[in-house]
Amino acid sequence: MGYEIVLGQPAAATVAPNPHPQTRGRVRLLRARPPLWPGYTGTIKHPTSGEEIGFPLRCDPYPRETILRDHNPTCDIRTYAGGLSTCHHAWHLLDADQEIPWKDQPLTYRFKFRFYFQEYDTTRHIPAYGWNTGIGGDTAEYDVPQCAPGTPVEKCTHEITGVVTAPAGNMHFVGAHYHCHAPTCLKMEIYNNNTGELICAETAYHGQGNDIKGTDRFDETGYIAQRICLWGNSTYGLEKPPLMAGVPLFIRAVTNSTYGHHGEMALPQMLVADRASL
Ligand SMILES: [Cu+2]
Repeated sequence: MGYEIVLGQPAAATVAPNPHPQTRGRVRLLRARPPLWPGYTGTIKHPTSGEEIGFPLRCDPYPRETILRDHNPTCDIRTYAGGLSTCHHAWHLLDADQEIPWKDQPLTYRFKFRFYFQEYDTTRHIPAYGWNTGIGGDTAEYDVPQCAPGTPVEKCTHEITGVVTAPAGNMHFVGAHYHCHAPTCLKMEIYNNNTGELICAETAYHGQGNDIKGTDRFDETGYIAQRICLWGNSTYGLEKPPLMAGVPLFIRAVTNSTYGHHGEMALPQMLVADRASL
């Protein structure tokens, strides 16, 4: 089943040209906060079930994010081509003459998790909580355009950045995990935007199984590893949790762009505590 795109009446006087003239479905366009917000928002409606998916204002102006400034397709319903807003149960975004390729072939994939447990020990543990800060649109989502034909793989990279200020208070970083999507995610960096100090860098790599019993327990063959940043007690060789409250953070996300793809995410997931030590 395809979707018919019918342009609804936009709030502004201008109706955008249909970017998918071969496609059936229903898209309602609404002009969003011009001129600050150059993109369009709206809703997408399933032609038979009537289910509607909202397409929110999902990108922020520079320097909070670069994706709106750079016209990333994720920021505008007219250019949106894939991602979370097309990834709903029984939804397919295809041209009208395209067959649904995997109607009866569910995809099979594997995850591997490890959960470690310790009894709470007030002499060793301090309470911590999560603070997420994406630099993509809305749920940290964005598109990665394909690099130019003939570009060597090692030079096929795409970068976005953002600046976000940590909330005021007594926030210390104790852990940083970078949420991005395998296998194209390459690197995330977080800098203090006042001083230029690098606070955390995470680089994804393919496990080779060379050193799994040595210094790198995550070096498992066939798995992608991405070691996180941790701060804590110097007894365990860790740096002291830095006080980041009110500090502007410059965040850089780099992906491989050998193949263009939708729905990439750039979401630093921070673990923070109200104090640096016991
Ligand atoms: Cu994600």
